[in-house]
Amino acid sequence: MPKAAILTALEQPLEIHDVDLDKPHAGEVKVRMGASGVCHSDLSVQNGTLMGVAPIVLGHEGAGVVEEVGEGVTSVKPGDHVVISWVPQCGECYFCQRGQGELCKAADASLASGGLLDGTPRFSWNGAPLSQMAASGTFSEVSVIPESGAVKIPDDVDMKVAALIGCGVLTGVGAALNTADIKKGDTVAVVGCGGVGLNVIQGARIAGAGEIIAIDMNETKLQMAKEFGATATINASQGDPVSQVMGMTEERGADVAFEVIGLGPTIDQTITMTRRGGQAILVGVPRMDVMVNIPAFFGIVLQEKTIKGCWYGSSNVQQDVPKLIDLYKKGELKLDELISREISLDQVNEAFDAMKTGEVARSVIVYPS
Ligand code: PAD
Ligand code: ZN
Repeated sequence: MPKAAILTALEQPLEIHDVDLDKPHAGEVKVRMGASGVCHSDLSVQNGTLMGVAPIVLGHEGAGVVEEVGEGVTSVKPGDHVVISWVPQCGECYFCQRGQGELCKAADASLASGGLLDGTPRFSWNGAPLSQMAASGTFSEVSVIPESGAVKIPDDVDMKVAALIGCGVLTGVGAALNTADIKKGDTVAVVGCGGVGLNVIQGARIAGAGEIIAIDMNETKLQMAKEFGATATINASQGDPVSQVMGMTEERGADVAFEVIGLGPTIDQTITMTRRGGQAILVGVPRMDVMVNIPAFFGIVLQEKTIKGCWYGSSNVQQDVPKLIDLYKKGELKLDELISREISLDQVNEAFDAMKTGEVARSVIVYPS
């Protein structure tokens, strides 16, 4: 019986319980988790920003070792090390066929149901079904996930680092390298320098940005942002960040600006600080009632501004995970530096508290091997 961290109802602290786990069905794999990062999206399910069908095993940023495979599984075998993709990409739907696997139709349905691709979870608790976040549920010692959610990696990659690749790194670096079109020498602004935002910053550096302006309210994060490639910082708690970005860009605004928090006011700021003809990339997940209000003519047509959403860094996980590991091994991606704290599963609520105060880039749960 694996131990798992369960959200029993909205706004409740997670509870650690022994849970039942079914065998992998056809096309599924059982993974013993090595590590799981604690991402803001986990907190967002707890507070109702993101949908979740409680009771639910949270956690979607993980890596582990395949223990058992269901019928018909060919891409991984027991003993393989894998990164968990919280968008299992079916490869067959309209979106996957057009190179937009991050929008996979099958994955979307499982996100909404709290189950795997057939809509049912493999966890149960007290005899009742127990949902698993984003077809993963990495806050459990063991989980069963779709085959397409298990991306094989070399055995020598540290589990903590591999776990972070599963969400924050794919999303953040992908936002810069895949979703946005950053040209050499561009001025990039990044609003929010948490676990995902720091990865946008290093992605922008790799893309060849000339200036990278990091914006956060927390000084520690701004210091980290510099280590990850920011060339200038703005503390948003000390004055309007938009006018400061304008001041740094001859009143034009940034060529590309990213919102990586998920708040209405910072989304407005990000769009406003984007220059005429520039790109505003929205990564942070806002509450469902948050609206973007922009004058159609003066705000968009005349401005020729692109406002683009970013889901999972527009990643093709089978291609991008090895690419990111390669960049890490070459020393171009800082991943160890993202790990602020190593914790055990039963400290997960403390990790949520640390995220609320903004004091950590990532807390990472390390499972006993
Ligand atoms: P985090 O909590 O680690 O970082 C958020 C950062 O924003 C912190 O450093 C805060 O100090 C900072 N911040 C908060 N308020 C303000 C403000 N008003 N002005 C400036 N800075 C502020 O979160 P994270 O990096 O794990 O996640 C960031 C968002 O990205 C969050 O909404 C999460 O749900 C979303 C996300 N989206 C995807 C996707 O596919 N689009 C994937 C993963 C995460
Ligand atoms: Zn995440």
